[in-house]
Amino acid sequence: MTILALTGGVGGAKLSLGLSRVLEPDEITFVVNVGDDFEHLGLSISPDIDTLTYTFAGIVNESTGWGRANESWDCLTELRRLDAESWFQLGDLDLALHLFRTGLLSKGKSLTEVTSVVCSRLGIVHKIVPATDAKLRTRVLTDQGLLEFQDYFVRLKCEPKVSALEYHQRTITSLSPAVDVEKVTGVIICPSNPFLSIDPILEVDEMRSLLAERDFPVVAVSPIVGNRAIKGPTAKMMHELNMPTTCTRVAEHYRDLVDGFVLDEEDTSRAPDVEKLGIRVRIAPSIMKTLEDKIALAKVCLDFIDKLR
Ligand code: FO1
Repeated sequence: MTILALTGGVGGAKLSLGLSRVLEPDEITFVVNVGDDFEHLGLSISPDIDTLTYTFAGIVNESTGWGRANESWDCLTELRRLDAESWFQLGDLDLALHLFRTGLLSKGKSLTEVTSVVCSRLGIVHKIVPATDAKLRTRVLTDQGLLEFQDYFVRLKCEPKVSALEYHQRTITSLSPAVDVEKVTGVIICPSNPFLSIDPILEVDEMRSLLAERDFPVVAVSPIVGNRAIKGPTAKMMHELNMPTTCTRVAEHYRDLVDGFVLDEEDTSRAPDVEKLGIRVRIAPSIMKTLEDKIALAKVCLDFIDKLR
């Protein structure tokens, strides 16, 4: 049996950490968004994979949720002195990983292979895999034009008004070969940004057909609590896309893909509306501050999957 956890940035990493403490390595595979990946200063950067890797290795910067703990910034300072691009903060320790990955990719290794090597060198026993080895990149259509994802997210601090998202290119058919689709017994969609983190994973044809033809339950956890996003620009983006910033609207977004939806206690009154969509609801505390919170929510999701079988 294998559970697939679909995850993106910092919000997804929290639940993923909880799941990794509850399930053995052969019981779960973490399928990570690569739509945020980009090339910067000649380096191949995979922010969401690294966020999860650093989180599992216990070396993530806890205050940002991304990058390394105990980081130093000498290289960035020097880049600024050279008047080179420095809007994307690459710390000295973090740079080592980007150098290592870029070198292996340039020798012909796939992102799946590189990620597996990095995980084993950092002592990570659970399987972290990119959604695909193909080059899938998220672009954001805004009032300032069509922007590459990190341009929108980091350089422009999510300030441009979003009107649409696109995930190119459209020829991506295969999931990472490290995802054993035959063994999947359930899917958990982590509380990551649906448009920026989860939809790019669902863009992979093999993932979409796996979910469409499923004989296993799929459960999503709402990234919206009350009318706020737990983290990041989800609420701002929904507002700009003329969507109500509610967990119900997120459930509607996932409507054909999920059997169960976990929403926060604060949103108890919205449960009937989600159920009207034909989706079963589980109510649970979903703001994860401590490791215990993450483990507790992971157990809720796994129990929900069991009950939906
Ligand atoms: N996020 C920022 O908001 N500013 C940064 O300068 C930044 C640098 C960075 C470096 C390495 C890395 O792995 C992640 C980094 N992130 C940064 C986070 C990242 O770009 C976003 O959180 C994700 O792409 C969204 O999930």
